[in-house]
Amino acid sequence: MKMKSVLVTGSLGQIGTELTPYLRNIYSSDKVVASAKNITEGIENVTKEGPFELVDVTKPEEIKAALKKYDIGTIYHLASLLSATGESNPQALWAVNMNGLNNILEAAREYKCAVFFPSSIAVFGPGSPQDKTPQDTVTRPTSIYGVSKVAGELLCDYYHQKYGLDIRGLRYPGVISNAALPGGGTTDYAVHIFYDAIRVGSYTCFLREDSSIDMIYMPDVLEGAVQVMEADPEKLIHRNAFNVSAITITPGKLAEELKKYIPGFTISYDIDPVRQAIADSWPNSLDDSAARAEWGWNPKYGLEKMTKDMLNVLSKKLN
Ligand code: AKB
Repeated sequence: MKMKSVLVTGSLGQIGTELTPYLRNIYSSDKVVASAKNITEGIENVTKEGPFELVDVTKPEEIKAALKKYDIGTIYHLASLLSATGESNPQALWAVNMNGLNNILEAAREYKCAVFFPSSIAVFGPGSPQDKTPQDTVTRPTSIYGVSKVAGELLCDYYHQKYGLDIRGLRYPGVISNAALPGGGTTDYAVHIFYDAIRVGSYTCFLREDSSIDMIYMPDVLEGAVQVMEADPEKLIHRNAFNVSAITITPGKLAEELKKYIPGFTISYDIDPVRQAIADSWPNSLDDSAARAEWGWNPKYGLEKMTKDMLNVLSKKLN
């Protein structure tokens, strides 16, 4: 049987920029269609090394046209606004995150596609246990981004139960990467710190020194996304919204790690009250034992290995 193609929405964002080539490497370039609302400069490998379509996820007809044109069987739906951006424009976040997801699920129902939906630690709130937050617990977030992610998780479950759609997903903590910069997130400090450490030897952090939030490094993000989509459905108890984590850090701890390689590195703090409030409402660390037990989540990068790799790659890139 002819293999169906894969569509990646938000393919020019932090994760899409790296997930698209990763998927093309596994399934062949012509079978992975990258899409985004606009073309951003400097990401030619995504737009030129395989099919690329302009798809605005708030427009159902654009999604359906792409599914039909390329005979799509699986959608990695990454198009989303992040937590800090959401607080400055909650309506815009709702339009992209909720209406966009609803449009994707409806199109997936019509064209019988599987869907990958990235959720976030943002689903948790002040009422959730803060340390080693369990897989199944209170999800009452205080950010609009978190509200959209909880509603998104539930909508995905609903489409699975009601229409039998194969929808799977992970709750990502902060994502550390070195290709495209993250934009508008609360965990972005953990990427920016590397750029500033290499360029100027110092960093001013918008979160408090002791703000503990879990992180994962991009190679583990990529492997985990494909692994959960290819997992044996018989072994999945949760299917959607798995907690995943690899590194538990604070800005202070990350700065100490950087000093091992850049001895003169200094960090100062200029707290952004909006992002600090979001960070304070999120867990200090996650329990990802369900992902480990049900489909073999086993991240390869801890703090030391990630830091060495980030410095190595970015030093070359930033020359
Ligand atoms: C954000 O900070 O908004 C995201 C997330 C944790 O989902 N990186």
